[in-house]
Amino acid sequence: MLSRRSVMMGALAAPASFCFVAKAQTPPAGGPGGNAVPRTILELQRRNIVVNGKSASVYGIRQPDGTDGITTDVGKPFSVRVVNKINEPSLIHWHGMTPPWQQDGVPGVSGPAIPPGGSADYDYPLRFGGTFWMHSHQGLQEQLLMAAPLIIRDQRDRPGQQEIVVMLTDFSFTQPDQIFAELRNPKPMANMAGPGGGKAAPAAPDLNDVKYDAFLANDRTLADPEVVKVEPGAPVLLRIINSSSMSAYHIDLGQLDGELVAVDGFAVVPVAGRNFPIAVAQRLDIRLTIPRNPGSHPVLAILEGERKQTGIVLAAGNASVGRIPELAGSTSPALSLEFEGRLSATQPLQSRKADRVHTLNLTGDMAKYIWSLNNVSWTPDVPPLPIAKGERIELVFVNQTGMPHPMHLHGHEFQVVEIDGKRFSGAVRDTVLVTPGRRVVVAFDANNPGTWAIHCHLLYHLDAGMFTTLKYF
Ligand SMILES: [Cu+2]
Repeated sequence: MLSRRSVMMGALAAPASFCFVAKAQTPPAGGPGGNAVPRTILELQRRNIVVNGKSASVYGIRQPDGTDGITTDVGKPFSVRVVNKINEPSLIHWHGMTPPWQQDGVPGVSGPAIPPGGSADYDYPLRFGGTFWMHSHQGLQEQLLMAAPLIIRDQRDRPGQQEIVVMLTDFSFTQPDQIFAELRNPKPMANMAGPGGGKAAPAAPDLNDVKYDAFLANDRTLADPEVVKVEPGAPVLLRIINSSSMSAYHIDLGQLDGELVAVDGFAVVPVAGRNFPIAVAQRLDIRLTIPRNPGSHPVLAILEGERKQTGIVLAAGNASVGRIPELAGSTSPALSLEFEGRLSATQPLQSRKADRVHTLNLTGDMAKYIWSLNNVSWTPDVPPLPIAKGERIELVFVNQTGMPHPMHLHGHEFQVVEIDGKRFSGAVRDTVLVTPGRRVVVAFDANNPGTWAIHCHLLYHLDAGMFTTLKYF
């Protein structure tokens, strides 16, 4: 029997317009001798990291000089060649970007995967800046760290401000296929709602169904954290990217006062604080001022519902860096929608009545580990949600399960406009957490025609079928 994934990844015909170069290399845009921006090469690689004292083979997305991912500037063209140097097919999704749909990097939906030894070219203008990321949308490669930052600087970036990227990841020595098989093993009743949906969600959410061996910040644990030199008294911008497959965190700045200035790359009315929640696939831009006295300042991420934590250390002046425990002092709460309800976009969508509303009930069977939207687990035969170009669309996410689901829409930014019936002008972003039993409405403008994915960003939920598409031309 075909696995859901092989159906999902293999069965759709490849659109002809995808710029796919299996063998021949095309010259950079503008042709030889033209004044086009040189194409950035990204290599999909195998690499080794050390976790808990043991070597682990993982993936990486790197430029030939070793640079992880891409840092570029708004207004520049995104001119990239992805070269597949691993021994299986792969395809990279530019998370949060709004490229032409054929360049969106979802195998079987936006284009074919790149075979081993092949490459694919990407060309589109960067319309807005912010903290984004890239990751494989092929199979379970994301669990093996096939992910990297995609940073687009813009006018919000202040001169003299040190930028520090923090990539959060959950890590297991168990291979992803085996993790998925174990999740699908028959097990005793867990918190769940039946496939018929509509049952009351359990009081306590069901969190962290994969037991990870480690949580990494920039590939390292707190046993040997990254230590970043900072200037006493200097401004810092943290760009925190949750590239975890399944794990949400509370960012803990300790004694540092932070100011959240953007989520998923889009500016929010600044929120001062020392603790900020981050769901899977989301990003937080947090401004800090480093205290004037020498000192070391951990920036921690505490796993929701647990004490496990990871993080980096900011070291100002001649401060010694002490050992930081891998367990927080107390168990953290589950992420809630309380924080989301306080966020407010600085540039909201134009006020407009929805032309069309689609309700997506988040459904599933925890015991069988089947996940679905409106009780349909994705196959390529599932018809896309119909919408029309130019419409204002609202998506109503109703979580009928006992687990939180971070819902991601490809190719468009959306605004959170309603939580549990309360309208408000929330954050503009690309991934919103919907906690058990709750109802979250997002609005977007159908301004980027194509076939686009909508899915839960928990990797094994996505793989189990909590995925659909919308389509318009
Ligand atoms: Cu999910």
